[in-house]
Amino acid sequence: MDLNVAQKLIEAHLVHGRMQAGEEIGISVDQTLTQDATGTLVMLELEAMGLDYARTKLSVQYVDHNLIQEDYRNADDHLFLRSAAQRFGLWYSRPGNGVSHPCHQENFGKPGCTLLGSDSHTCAAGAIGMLAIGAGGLEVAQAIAGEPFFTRMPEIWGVRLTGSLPDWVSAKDVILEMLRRHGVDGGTCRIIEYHGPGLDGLSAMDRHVIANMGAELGATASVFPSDRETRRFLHAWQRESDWRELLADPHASYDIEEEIDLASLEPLIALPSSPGNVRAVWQVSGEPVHQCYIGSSANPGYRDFAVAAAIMDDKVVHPRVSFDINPTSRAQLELLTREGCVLELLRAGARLHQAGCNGCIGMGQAPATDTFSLRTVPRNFPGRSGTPEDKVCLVSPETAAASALTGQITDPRTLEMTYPRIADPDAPIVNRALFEKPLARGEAATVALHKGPNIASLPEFDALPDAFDLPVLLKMGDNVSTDEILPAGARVLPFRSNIPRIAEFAFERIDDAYAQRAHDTGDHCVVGGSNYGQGSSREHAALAPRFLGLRMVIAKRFARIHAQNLVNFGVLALTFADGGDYDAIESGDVLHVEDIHAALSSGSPLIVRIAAKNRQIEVRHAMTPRQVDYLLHGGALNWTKARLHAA
Ligand code: MIC
Repeated sequence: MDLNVAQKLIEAHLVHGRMQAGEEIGISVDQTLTQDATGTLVMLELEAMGLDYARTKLSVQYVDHNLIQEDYRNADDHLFLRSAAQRFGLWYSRPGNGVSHPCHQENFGKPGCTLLGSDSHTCAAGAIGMLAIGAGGLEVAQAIAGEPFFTRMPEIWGVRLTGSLPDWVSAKDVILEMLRRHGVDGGTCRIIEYHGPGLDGLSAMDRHVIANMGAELGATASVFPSDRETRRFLHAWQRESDWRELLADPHASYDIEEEIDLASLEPLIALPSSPGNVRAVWQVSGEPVHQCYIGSSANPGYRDFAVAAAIMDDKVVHPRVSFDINPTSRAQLELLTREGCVLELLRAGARLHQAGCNGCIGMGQAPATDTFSLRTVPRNFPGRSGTPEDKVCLVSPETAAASALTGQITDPRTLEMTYPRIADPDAPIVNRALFEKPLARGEAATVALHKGPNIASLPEFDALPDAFDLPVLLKMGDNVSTDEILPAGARVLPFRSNIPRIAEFAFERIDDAYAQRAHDTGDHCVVGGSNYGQGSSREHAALAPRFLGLRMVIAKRFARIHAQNLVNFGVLALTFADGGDYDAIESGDVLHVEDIHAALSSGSPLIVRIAAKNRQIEVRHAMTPRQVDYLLHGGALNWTKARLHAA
């Protein structure tokens, strides 16, 4: 049978189940990626599991998120992560080396391999023919310990690209077009595979831009073939021997088929405050802009900065605009310096920051209240920038640079200049000096974990009760993101390795009295709408509320990674059998549920009783037997410990 690229990748790694959409599959994991904001927990989990040495082919610990060192906390985390990388046999990418996703593609990614990462944008590595999936930290810890990754077999969605991009339109506009068509949950339970003649005009880093923001569509992964362009890219990074061809078979088909004519695209913009709120730039042009921002894992390539430099063309940005340049890696920064782009940008008035995630997750560069900030970052959930009343828009580097010059939202096609079409230089600067190699097994065993005062051990959780009465502490609407459940930003991120402390920020953006109420109440539940928990993979969004007593979430529909994170920490994640029953529950109701164990094991619905209203509601779960087992143990960590103990 002819297979597409996604099917080939899955088939080659399948260790459990069949490739039937919806069935549980287990796939072996070749590589893992962790970053500092999620990685400290992963390392604590490895410690709790008693892992001796990584069992993957390659695992890399990056430090890219928590770079602001206002006090000892983030710096302590860096030391802890370095010691953990040494202890468990991982590569360590030092602070300042760059953002995990482009660095991984450039230095380690390998066509034909699987990659699991504790960051939702791990899917970016699909750009070079990998099956790259974002997941909660616990699953990444399990993968480092040699366990397969389990998920439901997604549908494969083939997107055929034809034509070539017009002047002033670039890869960001392709993924914004996908979001315009399908919204923030259009990719749920799907792998998006890009194919067709339009690929010829997209470089490996352009493909990265598109693959990265598959996360914004809620997709399990984004996949590109490994072709001549992938070979060129790996050759440039002095890794041609890692290349192998991986193409769809000639008669391969897809569960869903779609086409985008690249020539028909125009500059697009996602307006506040959702990546799915997409319009054509010309429809909103003229609005005053106060910040324009280039960088992040969603536009990380040389081209993305160089095109902005060329657009500056000896001009100076509008006096109102803060023009923030966030280089994505030290290697790119060196290259941009060599090619003269840094000078161009600085002369135009750019504010040059260190290589890292920075303002993308509110680590600095917060915009002024109620002003437009045009950014090339992947997401613009409310308040994520660090400013509660923010107005962040997602755009291409071309649109950001054009708007920086004029001080208003500007369609770059209206600039009076020839489009500076930028090609990657033949020889990038390959500088691997800030990557530290894993220690050999014997030496690794002698390393002690370096724990500063901010690093608290993981809390222990009890098993799932068979019945409970749970007050509803919050009722939320659709598309609540994990940024709203547990914020990032300079104020909160330093507590990522301290669950009791970070729990104080839980749901702060939605209801700042939640943490206190939860603290006073103990066991409780919350209610969500559709696509609950979209966005970041941070398991803190499940773990911190669980620490405060969250035992159950009932929603219309869950986003994939957050649903798994809830299960991993022993929180019951249920959906309404009849979506209309969402209206029957209010904050303050007390929900009675019983015979939970039998219902979970048999797969039958559960009945939720609201005694005060004399009302009962049917709820369901979509968990696999493995997930039910995790839950009954009180979470995946308890389950893994029990397994290791029994062995
Ligand atoms: C994000 O872009 O939201 C993050 C910050 O990279 C997260 C990870 C995190 O919360 O640490 C993600 O995408 O998973």
